Amino acid sequence: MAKKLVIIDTDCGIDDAQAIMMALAAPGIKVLGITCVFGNATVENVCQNVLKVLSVCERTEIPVFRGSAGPLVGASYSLSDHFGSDGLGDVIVDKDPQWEQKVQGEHAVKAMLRLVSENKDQVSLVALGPLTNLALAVRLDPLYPQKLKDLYIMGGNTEGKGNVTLCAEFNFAMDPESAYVVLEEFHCPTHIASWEFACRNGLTWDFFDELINQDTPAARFMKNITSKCSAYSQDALKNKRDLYFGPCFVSYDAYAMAACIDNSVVMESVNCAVRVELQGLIGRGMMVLDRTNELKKTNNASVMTKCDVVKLSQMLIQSLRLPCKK
Ligand SMILES: [Ca+2]
Repeated sequence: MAKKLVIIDTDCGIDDAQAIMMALAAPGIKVLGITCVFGNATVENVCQNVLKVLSVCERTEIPVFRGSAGPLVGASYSLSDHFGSDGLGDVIVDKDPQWEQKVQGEHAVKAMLRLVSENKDQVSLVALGPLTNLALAVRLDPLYPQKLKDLYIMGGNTEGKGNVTLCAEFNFAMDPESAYVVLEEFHCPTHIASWEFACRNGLTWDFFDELINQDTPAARFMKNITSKCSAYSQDALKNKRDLYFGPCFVSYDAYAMAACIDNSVVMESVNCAVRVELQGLIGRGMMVLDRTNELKKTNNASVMTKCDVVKLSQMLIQSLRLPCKK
C-alpha cells in the first residue's frame, strides 16, 4: 500500500516531539520533511530539537528546514517556557555543535511549496505550532492549499477558554494574523484539534507513567525531557488546563497527528466555518465557530470533538517503541 505523504510544521516542544515520533512509528506514513517555526522556543532551538528527536529515532535522513522566527505582525507574546526555555525541558546536555550544518539551506516555506508541487494532491500538512509558515506559503502561492491533500492543525479553541490569554490558545495567540489567513484561505479539507478537544480527551497520569517507562531509546528520551518540566509535574494547581478540565495527561500535538495517521481516532466532529478574532481587548487570537453560517464563508473545517482515547493510547505507546526498522 502506498504510504501517506506528510509534512510536519512544528515549534518543537515536548508534545511536538511526541507527535513527530508518532508519525515516525506509523507504518503507513512517510515524512517528506519537517519545517520549523518559532513558538515553544526560538526557531533555532526548534531546529535543534527536531534534529535531536530524529537522532534518537535514527531517522536523520528526514530533511529539516528552518522557517519563521516570529509572527507576521508585531511581537505578540514572549516565548513560552511551558516546556522549558529550550522547548524540551532544559535537560539535554549533549547539544550538537554541528546542528546548523544539518539543517537544509532551503527556507521552510520554500520547502513546503516545493514538496507539495512535487507530490500534488498527495501531501497531508500537519501544523503543530504558530501558523506563520503556512500563511507565508499561501502568500507566495495562492493556489498552494488546493494542491494539498488535507491539513491538520493543533490550535485554536472552541469554548473561549484560553491557555495563554483569557480567550486564546497558544499557537493561535502567538500569531493571530497567520491563524486568520490560514483559516480563511486554506480551501482544502481542514481538520482542527483544538485546545479544549485535547483537554476533554485527556489520558491518565498512570498511562503517562506506563508510556515513558517502556524500555526503548524513545521512551527513555521522553522520560528525560519530561522529568524536570512543570507541565508534567502532575501538580493540579499549576495551570488552567487542570483548573478547567481536571488533572490529566494531555499531549496536545499528538491529537492532530493521530487524526492524520488514522482518522478513525476522531469519533465525532463539528463541520462549520471558523474564524480568528484579531481585535478586541480580550478576544484577540480566539477561534470562533460559525455554526449558523453567519459569516457566509465558502470553506469549512472539521472541528474535532470526541476522540477514541483507547486508539490514541495505543498509538502513543507504539510511538515510543522507536527506533525500529520500518
Ligand atoms: Ca507545538
